[in-house]
Amino acid sequence: YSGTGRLGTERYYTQAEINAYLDDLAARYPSRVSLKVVGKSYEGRILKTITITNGDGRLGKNVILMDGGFHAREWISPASAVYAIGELVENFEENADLLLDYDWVVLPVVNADGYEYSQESSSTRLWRKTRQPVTINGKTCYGTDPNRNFDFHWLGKGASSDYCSITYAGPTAFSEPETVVVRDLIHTYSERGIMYLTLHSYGSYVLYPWGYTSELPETADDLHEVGLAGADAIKAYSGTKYTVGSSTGLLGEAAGASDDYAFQAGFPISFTMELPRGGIYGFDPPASSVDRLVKETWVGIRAMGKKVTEK
Ligand code: ING
Ligand code: ZN
Repeated sequence: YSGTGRLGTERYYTQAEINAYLDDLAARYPSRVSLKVVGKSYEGRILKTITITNGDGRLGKNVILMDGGFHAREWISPASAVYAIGELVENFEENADLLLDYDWVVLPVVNADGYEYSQESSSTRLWRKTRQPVTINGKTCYGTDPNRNFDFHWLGKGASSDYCSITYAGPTAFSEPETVVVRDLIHTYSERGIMYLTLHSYGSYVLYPWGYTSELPETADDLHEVGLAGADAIKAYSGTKYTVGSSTGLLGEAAGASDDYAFQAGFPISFTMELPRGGIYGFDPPASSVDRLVKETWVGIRAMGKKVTEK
């Protein structure tokens, strides 16, 4: 990516290219965009958020916090986060209603090391975890599942204590620099937070808490209503059918995930969006379908954003 224009949807991009796009946006739209380096990955990659406002200078607005790229192989997630950023910034007029009373803060590639590793070769394409190694009795396995590493019912049901498992919860909660970054973002914005949205794949689900128990939160009806607004909008736009429900209800328990953490920290609406499957393994929609998928995902995100801002 060489700057001055929207990132295309004809292929997937590296984390470095995505960061370069954020830099370019900040240079081109200084009154509405600001960047913040929020940390580094284990291998030293820069993690930065983009904060998108409407430029009216009003401080302390409510915040929609969104992230992508928790799991390395789920490439359509960073692609969708980047497309959403592009819509909010470069197609501002059409989306001004989403920025009237809300600022958006987006971290498009949480697990930057894993994401790059999954792009290295066909044999690493299905990598899921981070890349920080764990060595026990002379044996090393790489990575922790960032979506089992949050300190809320950490190592509960659906999380593994086996350091070689793909759902390894980590040696301790928040053992990964990348999840520390997301934790700190959640706490930075939870007081003003109105919606937390984390993009994963695959399965076409809008999932809400809890993920650690089969019990539902008291506000499950509100969560369901906002999730349905997203699912309905996508259905009307492209025909893709999303299922809306609690993580545990639809997929079974998985403790230590970021959506539960954000919800208990104060975000009244918190979703994991599982984008549609594609390709051979489900995690690998071909480059030719990126355009269609990121556009329909944006329709859903937009509808959920509208719904929370109207509530
Ligand atoms: N799925 C999620 C995972 O982390 C999930 C499912 C969602 C679990 C929300 C807990 C909470 O396993 C993928 N595809 O990563
Ligand atoms: Zn995932």
